[in-house]
Amino acid sequence: MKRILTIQDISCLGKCSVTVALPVISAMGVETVILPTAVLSTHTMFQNFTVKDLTDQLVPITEHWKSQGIRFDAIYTGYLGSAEEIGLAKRIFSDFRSEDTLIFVDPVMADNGKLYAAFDESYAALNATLCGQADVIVPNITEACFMTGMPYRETYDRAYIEQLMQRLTALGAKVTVITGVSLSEGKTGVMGYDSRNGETFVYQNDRVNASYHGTGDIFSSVCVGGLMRGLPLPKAMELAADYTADTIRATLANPRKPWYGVDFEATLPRLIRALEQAEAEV
Ligand code: PXL
Repeated sequence: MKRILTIQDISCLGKCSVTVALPVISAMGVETVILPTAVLSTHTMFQNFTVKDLTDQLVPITEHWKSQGIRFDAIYTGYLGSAEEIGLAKRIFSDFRSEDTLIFVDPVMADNGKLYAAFDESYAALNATLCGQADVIVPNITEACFMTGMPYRETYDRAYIEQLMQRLTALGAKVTVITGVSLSEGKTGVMGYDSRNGETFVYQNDRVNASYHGTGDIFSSVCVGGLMRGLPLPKAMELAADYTADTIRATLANPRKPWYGVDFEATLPRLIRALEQAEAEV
């Protein structure tokens, strides 16, 4: 069984980061090891949340793993709370990276043209250097703009996204996938560029008119889980985009939906079936 290490916070309530990555990746048949960077009472879109920072635990925990000879097939980073944690994530990459370890970075820090309140431009610049060490990165358009210095646009064309992807791979990432890309009215999805073979891929779904917290984490978890199951990147991306769209639709249909996250628990059985089907097609 493949083994992923995911490095991100635990938002105890909120359906994001570890509380998404752990159930989703495990359900895909991949062992999921967690390295929590902080424990928050909720994610940061709630008011008055509590935070217990765990930065000082990252080295002792990973040193223990090293002493036990633990290896990972992939390391997936999501929300990291500080510059120091970005530095530690890099150290963990170099400590645990071997030739076939996949480094998958979701540089969570911004959306809709704005950085989240906790972050500034210097954090974005550091996140760009973390992305530079990755095999696969999955920023949204806002994050891509902050890391490349390109202006954020609400309306754009394929050439704009292609330019963003070129600039991101120039930072050092081998493969760039940009999420939340809408190439025509009523559609949304992802676009990817593999600098190793120059291939570009596009995947568009019908747009669901709702925006929910945690959907980026769902996309990333399914994408890295799919890669670990042996799917080629375009297939993993499609599976992740379809599951995210399916989950948003299911959430919208729930009259008692929570405001703070999506009902991914309800759609997990369909994800497993879709994964089996994608595997059979490879
Ligand atoms: O879903 C990304 C995320 C993860 N963790 C925390 C967050 C957010 C987004 O705001 O606040 C704590």
